Amino acid sequence: MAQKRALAVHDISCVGRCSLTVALPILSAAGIETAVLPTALLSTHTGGFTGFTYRDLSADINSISDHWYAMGLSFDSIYTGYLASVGQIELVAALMERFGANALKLVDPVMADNGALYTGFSDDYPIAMRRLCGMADIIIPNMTEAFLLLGEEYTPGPYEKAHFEGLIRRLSAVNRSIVVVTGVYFNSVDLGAAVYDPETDEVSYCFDKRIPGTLHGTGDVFSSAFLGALLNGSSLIEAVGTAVCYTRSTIETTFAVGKDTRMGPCFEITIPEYIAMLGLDRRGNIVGC
Ligand code: PXL
Repeated sequence: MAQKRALAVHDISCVGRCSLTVALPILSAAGIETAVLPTALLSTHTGGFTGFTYRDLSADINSISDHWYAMGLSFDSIYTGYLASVGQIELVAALMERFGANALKLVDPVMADNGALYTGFSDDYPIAMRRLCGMADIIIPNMTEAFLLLGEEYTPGPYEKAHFEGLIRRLSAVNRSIVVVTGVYFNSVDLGAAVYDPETDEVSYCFDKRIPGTLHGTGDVFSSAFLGALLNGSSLIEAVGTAVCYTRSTIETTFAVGKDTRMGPCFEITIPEYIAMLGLDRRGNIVGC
């Protein structure tokens, strides 16, 4: 049985589950061999904590890439998330060029939420991220990131469907990539994601009930769960459905647990639900086949 190999390019926030501490276990649970390229090392993530340490790991990227290249390494997927700076985006773009020919390239343009750039990002960051998105097969912004990528002014929802469908099509226009947008809502009860496939020119939706409150790291849960499902053979909309359902359940569980929510989503508790949704037994066979 062939096992797929993904490369996850994200920071390590030592405390506060997000980025690699989310992507690695979720992809592993999905049965994917996951190599990592850490982009930065932080004592905590940047949302809600003060005084965190921060080390940009850009200086290591080219030598790591050269070693892998000399080894003849290849990946079935390259999945990028939080990148440390505009300069680092260029380094990751070069890595994607080198290893990306036969890989599914998923770019999560992690940079903002709730209308604001994350702490530490410069105003030219979204323009550089847009260039990286231009190399992707699939991009997966939240609503704030979608507006930033387009250089359009952020407006909070609820959104008007025709307006939203114009926005998702404009996002795809950069290089005809598939676009998954998270945090979409047309009313105050439901929250979910939309997917646009330029092959069919169709926009599809998957909604679940909105859980009130904010929680950092849920975007990483969503994107990782989505990729894990896709690499296990789910269709685009099935993978979006799995990610919406798993993320909603994880957020609900995290608030029920009731600890300091800055520590991030309690995705470990809900991981059996994710594996069940993928229909995998422990050997990675599809259950029931
Ligand atoms: O989950 C997004 C994210 C990733 N990495 C770091 C962050 C954040 C969000 O705040 O601060 C370092």
